[in-house]
Amino acid sequence: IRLESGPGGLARLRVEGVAGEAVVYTHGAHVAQWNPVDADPVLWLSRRSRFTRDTAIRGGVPICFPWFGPHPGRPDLPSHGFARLAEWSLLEAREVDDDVVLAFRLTDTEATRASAWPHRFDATYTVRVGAELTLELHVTNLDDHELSYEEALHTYLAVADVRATRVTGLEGTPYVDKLGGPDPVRSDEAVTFTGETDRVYLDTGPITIVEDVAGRRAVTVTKHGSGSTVLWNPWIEKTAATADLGDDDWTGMVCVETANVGGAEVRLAPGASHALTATLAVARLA
Ligand code: TA6
Repeated sequence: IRLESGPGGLARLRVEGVAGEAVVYTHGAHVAQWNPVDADPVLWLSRRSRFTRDTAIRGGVPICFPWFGPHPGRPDLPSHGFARLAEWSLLEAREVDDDVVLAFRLTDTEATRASAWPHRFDATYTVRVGAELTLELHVTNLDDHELSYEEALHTYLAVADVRATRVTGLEGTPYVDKLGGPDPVRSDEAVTFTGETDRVYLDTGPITIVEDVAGRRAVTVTKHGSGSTVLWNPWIEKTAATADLGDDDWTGMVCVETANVGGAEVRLAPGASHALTATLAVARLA
């Protein structure tokens, strides 16, 4: 485990464990890379990502918190909340069996309460790096009244070609198509990608599998404490309109986001906590 200075002077931890390798920035507590030892990168990271304190890293696992997408009433506030733009403090970095566990903390400050979100909270984010990657976002309400928030682990998965990728585990689950109308729709088929895709699946089960057929591997996302799953691929035009995406980048990635968004926000009584957990595992396709 090495603490080093990454691009843009951003501090990052480089983990070279017995079972897995990762790069995690304190900016956003952002997992930018992970792979089991001797395996290809599982997370996608844009070659055009900016590494500056006022933007989110493009790729890896941005943490969306405490809101998802544009702020409902304040377009001046950052998309997907402030957590992915904040400097998280490192609580610990230690070896546990063959894995490495990193823990980060983010709390409210006078600035977050004054400008963005008038609540007191404590968030810890635990990253367990090994043959699997386990991410846990644990939030406690430190206010004396109820707190509600949205959250997503906006995971960019690397695929050989999104046009030869299938997502299973969401069949029959209602979803809101953010490119369509507000009413939920559903399909009994596995998801395949033929155009821009931006969907919020509601009441999702714990397991989603991304079959990267061209890359001959499958990534399984197993989750707890999550009521929704977001699927996203920007396709051609949105990629062209996004400065930190390269022209063909849409072919090599798909976002499968472990979330509580879109009516599934978390509500916490004073003093209560909630944990959102996602575990990624990779296997060769038969
Ligand atoms: O998760 C899907 C989404 O909310 C899309 O609507 C899309 O715009 C994407 O996230 C990326 O958002 P960002 O703020 O990182 O550019």
